[in-house]
Amino acid sequence: MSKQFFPKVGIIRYEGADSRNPLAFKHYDADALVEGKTMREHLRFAVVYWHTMRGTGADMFGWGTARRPWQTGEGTVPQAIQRARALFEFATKLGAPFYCWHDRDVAPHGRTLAESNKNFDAVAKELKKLQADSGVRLLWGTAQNFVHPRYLHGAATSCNADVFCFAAAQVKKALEWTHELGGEGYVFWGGREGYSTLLNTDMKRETDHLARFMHMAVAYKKKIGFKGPFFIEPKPKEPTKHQYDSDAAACLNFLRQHDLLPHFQLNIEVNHAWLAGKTMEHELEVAANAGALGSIDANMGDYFTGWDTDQFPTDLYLTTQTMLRILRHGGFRAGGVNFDAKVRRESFALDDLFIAHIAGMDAFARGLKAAAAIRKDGRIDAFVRERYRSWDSGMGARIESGKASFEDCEKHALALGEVQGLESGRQELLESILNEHL
Ligand code: XUL
Ligand code: CO
Repeated sequence: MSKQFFPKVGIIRYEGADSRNPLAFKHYDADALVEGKTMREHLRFAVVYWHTMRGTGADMFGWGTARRPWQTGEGTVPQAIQRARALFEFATKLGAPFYCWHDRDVAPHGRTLAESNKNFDAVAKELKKLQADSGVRLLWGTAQNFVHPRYLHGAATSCNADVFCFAAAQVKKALEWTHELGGEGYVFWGGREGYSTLLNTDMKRETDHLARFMHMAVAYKKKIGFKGPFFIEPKPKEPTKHQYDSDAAACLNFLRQHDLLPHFQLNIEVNHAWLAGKTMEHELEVAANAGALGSIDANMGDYFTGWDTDQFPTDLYLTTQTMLRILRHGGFRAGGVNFDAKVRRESFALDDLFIAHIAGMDAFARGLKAAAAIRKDGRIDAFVRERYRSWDSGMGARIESGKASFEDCEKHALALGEVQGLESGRQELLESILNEHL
C-alpha cells in the first residue's frame, strides 16, 4: 500500500449504541435492514472533495487552522494526485460508498482553459483508477463556476458573453468526466447566478441566458450518452444578494417556464433551505410533489448565525423529518446523502474529519430508523388521512374530480347554514408521537 494519510485510523466499524469509541458507528449499521433495504442502500452517503479535502477552516476573519498531510493550496498536479489518494483512503475507511467533486477541487486551475483541462484530465485519470481499486463511486460531479474572478458578474448569467463561453466549456468538460467516471448524476449550483443590484442588471436577459445554458447542457448530455439526471441545487443568497435558483419552488418554476423540467431534479441542501426561510422537509416536499426529488446535501446551519455555516447534521429532529419525507416518496434513485459539511474552524485535528462524518452518519441512521418506526406505528399517517376525509366523498370528492362549480359550492354552503364539526389539528399530539420514536 502507498503512503497512508490517516495511519492512526482503521476501518470504522459499527459497535452499537453502547459503544463509547469516538471512531465507531453507534447507529449506522450498513448491512442492517430497514423497510426491506440495507441502511447503505437507503442512505447512499457521499463525502465531498471541497470541504473534506480542501477545507482549512479559513473564514473572512482568519487564516486556516487545519494543517492537512496532503497539500491544500492550489498546488500542482502531483500534489492533487496525493490529495485524491487521501480522499479515497478516507472514504474507504469511513465506509462511504460515494464521493462528489467540483472540477477545480480535483485539479489546480491552469493559466489558460487548455491548461486547466489538461490538469483535470491528469487527475481524473487517477480518480478512475482509485474508484476501480476501492469500489468508491462518484455520486455527482459539478463545475466550480464561482471561484475564479472571471465569474464576478456571474457565469451563465454574466453580462459578458465570453464569460458564458468559459462557463459552458467548464460544464462540458465536467460532464465528460462525470460520465467517464460513472457518476450517478450531475449538479448545477449557481454560486454567482444572481445579482447585487437591479440598477445594473437585466434580469430577464440573465435568466433567459441561464435557460439557454441549461438547454445546451441537456443537448450535450444526450450527445455523449450520459444517462444520469441533472440536479439543480437551490440557494437564495450568499454569495450574491438574490440568487435566481432561490428555493425549490423558484427552481421548479424556472424549469417549467423554460421546458427543462423533464431533464432536471433538485438537490436540496438543509442550510440553503434555512437561508430561504424554509424547513428542509418543506423543500423536500415541494420537490417531491413535482416528481423532482433527486438528492440531498446534508448539513445544517446555526439557529443564531444567519449564514451558510455548513455544519455536520447532528440534529435528530432534522434527520428524522428528512428521512420521513424521503421514505414517503420512495427513497433515492440516483441521489444520496452528500455531506456538504465542514468541521468547525476550532475542530482542526485530523481525526475530527472522521468524527464529524461518523456523527452525521449516525444521526442519519437514527433518523432513518425513527422515520421507519413512525411509519410502522402509523398513527401520524392515519391522522393525516382522517384529517382530509371530507374530500373522500360527497362535495369534497365532486370538487376534487373537477365536477363542481362555484355555484354548486354556494348552494352547498347555503344549505349547510354553518360548517359543523371542525376538528383539532393536534400538532402537539403529533410532535409527541414523533418524540416517542427518538
Ligand atoms: C455552496 C454549495 C456548493 C454546492 C456545489 O453553498 O452548497 O458546494 O453543493 O457546488
Ligand atoms: Co451544496
